[in-house]
Amino acid sequence: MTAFEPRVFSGVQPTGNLHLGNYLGAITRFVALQDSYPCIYCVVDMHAITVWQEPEELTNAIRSVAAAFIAAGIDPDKHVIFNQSQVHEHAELAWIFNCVARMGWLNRMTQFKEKAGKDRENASVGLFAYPSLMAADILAYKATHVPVGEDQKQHLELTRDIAQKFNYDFAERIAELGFGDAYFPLTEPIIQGPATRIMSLRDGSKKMSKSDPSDYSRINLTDDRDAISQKIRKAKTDPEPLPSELKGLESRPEAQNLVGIYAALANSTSEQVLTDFGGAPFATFKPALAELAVEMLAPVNAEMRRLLADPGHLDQILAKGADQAAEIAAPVIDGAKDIVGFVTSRRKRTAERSVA
Ligand code: AQP
Repeated sequence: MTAFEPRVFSGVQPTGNLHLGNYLGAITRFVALQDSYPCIYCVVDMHAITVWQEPEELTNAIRSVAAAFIAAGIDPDKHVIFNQSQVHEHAELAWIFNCVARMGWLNRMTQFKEKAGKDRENASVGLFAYPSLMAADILAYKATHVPVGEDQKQHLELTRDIAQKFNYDFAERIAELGFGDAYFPLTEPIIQGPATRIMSLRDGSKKMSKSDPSDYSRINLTDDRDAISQKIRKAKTDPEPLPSELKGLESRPEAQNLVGIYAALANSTSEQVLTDFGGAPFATFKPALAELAVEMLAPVNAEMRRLLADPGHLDQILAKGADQAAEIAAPVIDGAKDIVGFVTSRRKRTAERSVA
């Protein structure tokens, strides 16, 4: 089997305020992986426009996600941080993958069904094809590992299906051109820890989401101490005290969610939280959770504000990251074009000119 160099890729959409779900389910995982892998972290602005975005707000949101990456601890000098639209290879590979993926596969995607809702006919084509672009984001770098929240599991499975079909359909060409027996890796999702699916603070059956109309449903990374405390105080719960064992959280989604949030913020486990707080009423647990959330988020919040005060510096980081990303992606996409059978004489002529 072809061996692929380990590499991490993941992305976050600039579609509004980043929240605790994005932070605990994805961004803190990104930070944790940077000592073990070369990492590429992308602000996926092309995904964002699959639903309407106000242009100026989009620009600000792109910088804000980049600031959150850096404020959370990702080092842009050691790893790659960039925004997707600056690296055209994503769009090129996505087109090839649109022609590899099957309508039936995309028709099964639950995120499309949720986001398109009842007005499916009016959803953008981009929203439907979103998973092909996500596969291109990952496979443009032949990434072997992708840290994501639970909600992205199905898209990761589709990425593997696309890689497998491409490898199978073009197996002869891949071998002939000297790429071994597989051109793309079968990427592994990394979905770990107590915070893979943080739920809304208003409804324990709904995912915490940027697009939830109620701001009380989520804790934003930009929320100050008062807002965090107030949202946790008002979070929906039940009247029972916390149980001492995990089993006691079954059928108590809101309690389970708050315990999971505490565990993730404290870098602990839900079991340990119940050992410490079992028998406590929410009147005791909520202030402790609010205190912890403020303590963990305040430095990230302050650093984001500092970074956002200098948008020119953030843009430089994104430009440098885009150059580094393109350097990795360009030969991968060139190889894919050769495999498909495209005539690529213009690219070769340009390469010769730049050497001359
Ligand atoms: N509630 C969540 N719990 C844990 N992880 C989450 N993620 C999102 N929500 C939760 C993870 O965050 C990463 C970036 O997500 P995204 O912004 O690219 O897309 P999303 O999953 O669609 O996030 P939202 O907040 O729900 O945005 P909108 O409302 O715009 O659709 C991903 O790894 C995701 O799993």
